[in-house]
Amino acid sequence: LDQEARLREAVHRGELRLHLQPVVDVASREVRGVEALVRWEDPERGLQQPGSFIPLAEETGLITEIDRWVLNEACRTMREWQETSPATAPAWVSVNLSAANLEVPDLTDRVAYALASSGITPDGLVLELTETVLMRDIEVTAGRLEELRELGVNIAIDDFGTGYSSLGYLRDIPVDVLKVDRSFITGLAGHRRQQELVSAILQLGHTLGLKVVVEGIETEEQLDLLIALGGRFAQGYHLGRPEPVASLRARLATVT
Ligand code: G
Ligand code: G
Ligand code: MN
Ligand code: NA
Repeated sequence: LDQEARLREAVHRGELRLHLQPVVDVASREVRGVEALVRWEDPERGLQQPGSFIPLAEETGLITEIDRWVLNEACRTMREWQETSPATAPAWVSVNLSAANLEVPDLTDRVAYALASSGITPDGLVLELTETVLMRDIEVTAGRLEELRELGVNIAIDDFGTGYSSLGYLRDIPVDVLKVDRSFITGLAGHRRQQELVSAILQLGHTLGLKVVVEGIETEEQLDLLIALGGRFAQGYHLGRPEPVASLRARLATVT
């Protein structure tokens, strides 16, 4: 079988795996949310990172089936976690949606199904779309997102600050969360201008009443700087790598 056929089979054969990366409240260092990141347990090549199969999935349209699997699995996982260990269960899970999902006519039904079948509350689910995707056709996108938001779920702009966007879309598109791209954090230490830029983005988001998650925190120094600049939520290898659900749960259970 070629790679496409094998990837198609992977979804049905149960070869996809859910990994979670923590999103931390920088003041308390507590895990408040998690981002769902998919892996493929390829029987021939072992555990595959998304970089090695998401591009093919996007080219072939398989991505909407993968994203649907991740959506359901993430909701189911959170519900089970909340029921069995409410003290350590994160408040929200975010899932990545590639562009093609916005062309799926029953996307809203798919999300409604994931909520209803898992039983999680809608405000515990965040849908991440990249800035570039959101900018494509603002009117169509805004309509789609309004429908989703009527379910009570939250919308995040992923890779914020990297698209060729004007800020005008923040007026037209209903969003709840900004995820500041990790390129803003690289070289933060010692670069005054970079720090001022991050500070300005944080202020912009907070003024608009949005939650701002800064990605790519890899060192304690970057975390300290982020706190000094007014950051509230952070994600990055320094705070936790993406890992299987069971290992994250075990880790959080021993901390508290
Ligand atoms: O985990 P890693 O850094 O290798 O992820 C690489 C890219 O794959 C990231 O841009 C991430 O957003 C994307 N990705 C990871 N999981 C999913 C998923 O479930 N759906 C989609 N559409 N993209 C994902
Ligand atoms: O595009 P998106 O923001 O969804 O991509 C998330 C990807 O970023 C994941 O694949 C994750 O593995 C990766 N990632 C998460 N934290 C860090 C980090 O601190 N440094 C780097 N280089 N990558 C990270
Ligand atoms: Mn993301
Ligand atoms: Na991002």
